[in-house]
Amino acid sequence: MRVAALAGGVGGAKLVDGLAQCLSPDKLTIIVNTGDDFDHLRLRICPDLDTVCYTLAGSANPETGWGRRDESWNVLESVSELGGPSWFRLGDRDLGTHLERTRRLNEGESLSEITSDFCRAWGIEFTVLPMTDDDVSTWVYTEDGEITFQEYFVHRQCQPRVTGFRFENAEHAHPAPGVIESLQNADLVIICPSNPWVSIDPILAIPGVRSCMDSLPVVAVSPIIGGKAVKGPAAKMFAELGIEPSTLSVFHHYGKMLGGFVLDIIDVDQVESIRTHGIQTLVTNTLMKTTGDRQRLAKEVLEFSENLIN
Ligand code: FO1
Repeated sequence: MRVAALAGGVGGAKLVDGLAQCLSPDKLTIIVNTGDDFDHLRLRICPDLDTVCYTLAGSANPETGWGRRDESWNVLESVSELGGPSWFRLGDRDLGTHLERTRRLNEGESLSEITSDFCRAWGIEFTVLPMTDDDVSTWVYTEDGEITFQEYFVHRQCQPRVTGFRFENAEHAHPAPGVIESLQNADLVIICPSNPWVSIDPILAIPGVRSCMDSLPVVAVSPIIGGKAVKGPAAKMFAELGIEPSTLSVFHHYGKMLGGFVLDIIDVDQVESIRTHGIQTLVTNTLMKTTGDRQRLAKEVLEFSENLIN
């Protein structure tokens, strides 16, 4: 079974890691959100791409899920001492990634070429693709005005009330090389348990992506469990947008695109409503606390999805 997985940051990366334990490298392509990318200290930072890659390489920070394990913070401390911006925590080892990526981008290389080389250097055999090589930035409309995603997420700690989102330049962006091909060649698309609003929607906003998915079985794994997001502001966003934060709302968010939906046992009471839409469901433990959980959930999702493939 050839799988294309759509992923954002930490939650998505965990399922991707599980899928990588179940599928061979020629059977899994990961398409990653780059709407969170931004320039900071004159460096190009690609948080979700790095989170997915570090996780697959086994070098992710186990406490945060983002950044690298065994990290030190000497550069950040020096910047802070001099009064520079230290709200976005870039570790010393992580900085090497941003320095080298920025150097190569400035030489005119594309993000997808650079990512592919970084993956090789980190021993990742799976294909990890940025959704686009073009600059697409997620902006968050809030009651305090419009702010960039990292300003909202990290600097303002998701405090401002959200009223909407915008993916700047998405309509003019081109899918990165390999994105459309991997979707066209896939037997199945898995939407990882990432934030639907700011991790998956930017990928779907890239021209050509959504239409590829019309002809494919698409299975989404809910990032909302028992009305709460496992990590991050997804539940808060649903509530502030006037939508009940629930796994059912995640299901409705993706709507007709879905052929299957995976939800947690705790939300079993919502299964009937989903099934009335003619959608198959897998009810299981979707919380991924250990690496074993990642593999178990991935295996269950793949077995469930086999029934959806003709
Ligand atoms: N998230 C935080 O909450 N605080 C940080 O200081 C922070 C730094 C950071 C550095 C590199 C990186 O790749 C990711 C980092 N993240 C941080 C996570 C990141 O901003 C978000 O998780 C994603 O953009 C959302 O998926």
